[in-house]
Amino acid sequence: MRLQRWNLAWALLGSLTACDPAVVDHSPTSNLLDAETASLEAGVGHWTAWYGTKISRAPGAARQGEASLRIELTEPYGWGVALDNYPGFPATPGAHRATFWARAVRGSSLRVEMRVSWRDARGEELQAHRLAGPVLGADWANARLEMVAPANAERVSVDLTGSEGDPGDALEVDGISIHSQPDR
Ligand SMILES: [Ca+2]
Repeated sequence: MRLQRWNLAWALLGSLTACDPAVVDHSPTSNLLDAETASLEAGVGHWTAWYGTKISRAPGAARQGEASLRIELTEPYGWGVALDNYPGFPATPGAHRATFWARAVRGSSLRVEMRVSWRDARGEELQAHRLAGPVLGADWANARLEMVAPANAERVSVDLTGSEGDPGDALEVDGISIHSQPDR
């Protein structure tokens, strides 16, 4: 049974053109987020400015592939970026790993916190996990967190927030993923 699961996982991986096996650094299961939301390669996916920011796809600036999500701060008291596809992407209970990459483009003391919201079939939040990234510099930095999606989880959504920064500051995010973890 375990062998079949891994074979299926590798077959799925092979079909994901946005997930080059040469740079894969995560478990070989599919991302719960869709390809554009995760990779920003052809657009901004489901990302939408929530407060204190404007967003865009940043071509030629990427941790993976050719583009990332540019987040430009427009207010001094914090910012947020969310998804527009409430109640989120299909999900299942059990062990997961969430990860993203981020870097500062302008500004100091910038950080990104990713909130992972697990919801039931009606869209009610069951539990949320917070993944806090490091203080960002010019180099890409990775943040990751292992978590267990609660029983009855059928949807997952994420948002990105920060409490530091000034108008005109900017940062970039790429390689956003939530993967279910194979049985060990
Ligand atoms: Ca990318």
